[in-house]
Amino acid sequence: MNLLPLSPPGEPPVRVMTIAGSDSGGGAGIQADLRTFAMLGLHGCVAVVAVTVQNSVGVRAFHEIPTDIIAGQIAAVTSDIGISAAKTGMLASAEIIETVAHTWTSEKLTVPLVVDPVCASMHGDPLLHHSALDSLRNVLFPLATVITPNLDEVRLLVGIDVVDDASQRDAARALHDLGPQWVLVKGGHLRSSAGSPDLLYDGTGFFEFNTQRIDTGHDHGAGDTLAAATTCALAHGYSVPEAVAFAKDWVTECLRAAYPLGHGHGPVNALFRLRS
Ligand code: PXL
Repeated sequence: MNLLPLSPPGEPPVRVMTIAGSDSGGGAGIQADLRTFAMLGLHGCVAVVAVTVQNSVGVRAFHEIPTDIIAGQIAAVTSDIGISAAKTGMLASAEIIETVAHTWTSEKLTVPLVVDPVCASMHGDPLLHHSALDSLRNVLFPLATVITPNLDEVRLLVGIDVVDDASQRDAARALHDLGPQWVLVKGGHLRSSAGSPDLLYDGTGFFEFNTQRIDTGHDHGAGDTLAAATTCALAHGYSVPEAVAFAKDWVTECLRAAYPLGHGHGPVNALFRLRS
């Protein structure tokens, strides 16, 4: 696959930020984001919003970081180091979502923002209080360049059960009505085809991405990695369709190289890049 350009030696790499939760097992969340940022040659900055207690089998607990510390991390980084794009992952609560949105606006940030509306882990353990869905819909989505829900998140956010092309398009329209510039409805197991049909929509046109489906039991962090790679490509000036196409190829290679870990689900593997 084509990779992103590197800065010349001695010059700073392009900077991006993840606003997300920590995964103690190292497979998803901030740890996955930073791996993709680094393997694509970008400098990753972080606003930690929550610390999860988890392993390959499930999420046992999480602790939310105080909102002044979350706002402080975003303001400290953006006012000094500067970023070319950012992404959000696990945001845990309505208060945290509103803090992130408020800080984004008060710091007058205009760079691309990828919002991955993480609601639960792949084991089904909650990572967002359901009372926070309104804040996602009403406060954060209008600031997003692109939102990247999976089918479970689509059901929670707009109440649409995506079962075919038509319902996937209905879901994209309903989500776009909430205010993001672009919506990527990730198809996952939809249509049980050999592909992984993702649908991108900007209010006018639909773009379909049918990357080869890699069936592995080890896909922890796949959604985070897709959103992180999209963020990197946007930071390099790609258009949203170009960035999503790039990110789909990246996550496909990470899935191909996934490895087992512990007794449950292993992670996707951005480190494959070290061998190529
Ligand atoms: O993959 C979604 C995700 C995001 N962030 C954190 C997670 C998970 C899934 O487990 O733990 C911290």
